[in-house]
Amino acid sequence: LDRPAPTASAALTLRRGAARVLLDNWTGTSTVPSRTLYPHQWSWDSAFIAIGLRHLSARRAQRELESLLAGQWADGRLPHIVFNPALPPDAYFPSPDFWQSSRAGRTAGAPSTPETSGIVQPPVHALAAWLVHRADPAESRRRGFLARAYPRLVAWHDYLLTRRDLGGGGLAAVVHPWEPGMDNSPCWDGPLQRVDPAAPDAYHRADLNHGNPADRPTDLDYGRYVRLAADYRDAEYDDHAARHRFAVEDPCFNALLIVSESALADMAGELGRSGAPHTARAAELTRRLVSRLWDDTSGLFRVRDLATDALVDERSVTGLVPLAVPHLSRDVVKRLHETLDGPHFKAPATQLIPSYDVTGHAFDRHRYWRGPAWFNTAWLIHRGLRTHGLTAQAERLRQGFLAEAGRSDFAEYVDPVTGGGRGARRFSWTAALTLDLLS
Ligand code: 9YW
Repeated sequence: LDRPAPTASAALTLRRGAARVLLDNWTGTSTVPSRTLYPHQWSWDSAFIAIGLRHLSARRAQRELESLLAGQWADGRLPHIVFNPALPPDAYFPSPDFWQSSRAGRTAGAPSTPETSGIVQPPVHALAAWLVHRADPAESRRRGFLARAYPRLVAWHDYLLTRRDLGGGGLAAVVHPWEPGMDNSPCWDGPLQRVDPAAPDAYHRADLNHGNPADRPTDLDYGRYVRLAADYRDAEYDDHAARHRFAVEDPCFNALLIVSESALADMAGELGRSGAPHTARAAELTRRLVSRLWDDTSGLFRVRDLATDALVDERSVTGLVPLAVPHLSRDVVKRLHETLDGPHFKAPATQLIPSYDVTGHAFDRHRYWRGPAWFNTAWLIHRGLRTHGLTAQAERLRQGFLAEAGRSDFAEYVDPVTGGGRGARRFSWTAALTLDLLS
């Protein structure tokens, strides 16, 4: 191994530090990703946070997921943000006045309260709910946690597999760069060319009040994000009526759907619901993921742009996350493993995986999802390495993760060239997944 395991006292200090972050970022019903940059509840953040919180309090981890599920729409969608009504509208942009879920989202079944966004994020939730249940099954049964969460999670997956099958190939499509959770990845540059940016004076970027502009998406990107979201809202978030100028099939998003569908199978077993379709669905989705998104020439999964029906010629960490899918062929696992260790994703200063090809034309070591290495994708790839028995590499990644999380004060992401922390500090999913890897 490249790095020594943390000593018992270093592990204890790290565990205490991570727990402190989660306690400080807890609002009473859920956890904010960051006290400064992201003051509401974010969807996939909450799933990762619950995975860590279960080691502190299984009950609190259940409540984290329940708060998010309270924002679910009647059509099954789980919104990417559930807004905290106690905060002023300018705490974050786009705010509830922009999304207007309780008005514009009524036809798609948005709740009258809480206010939410109208787009989604990657479906890690069923995996999180299953892991939270397993942390304390007695407490989960006592509160009826699984029995309440399961039908909602099934409705969430049904939404993705029906209304979001925009390509007709049986995978879920995303319709906004915020949906795959990797906002400004170079994978979206091509598809975004088709989108006219909103006028800069039509909105104010609250993220720049707290974030360094060099680390954040550009104004041009933001203008396009705003235009796409406004158009979706103006179509009342109806996936059939909306004219999606941006629609892509993302490997990470669909891989997480598969992993979560397998978790639904475990839940159905636990709840005694025989005949549930989840195992067969996970197998079918795995076949589609490989047939629609695997690129054998480069040894990773690619994004499919539904406007051109072609694979996007960029190497991104999204294409490595499917390693977390259990039933891949040996050949695909071997190729992914080689790509992970190869020149495109090895960075000298980090064991984490850069978000974008370090040799790629758009690589930018500071700018968000265009190079920086993130802790959630490292956790998912660690899970994949373990799933496929690649234990030595998994352990190396785990040690690197823990060292870098501690050194960076639980940074949002890491500069892959220097190893320095960037973005927000005391970031919740970094702390939560640290707790998980220490347990
Ligand atoms: C934004 C909250 C979210 C994450 C996303 C990340 C970022 C929102 O923050 O998006 O303002 O850009 O890209 O994955 O869920 O942590």
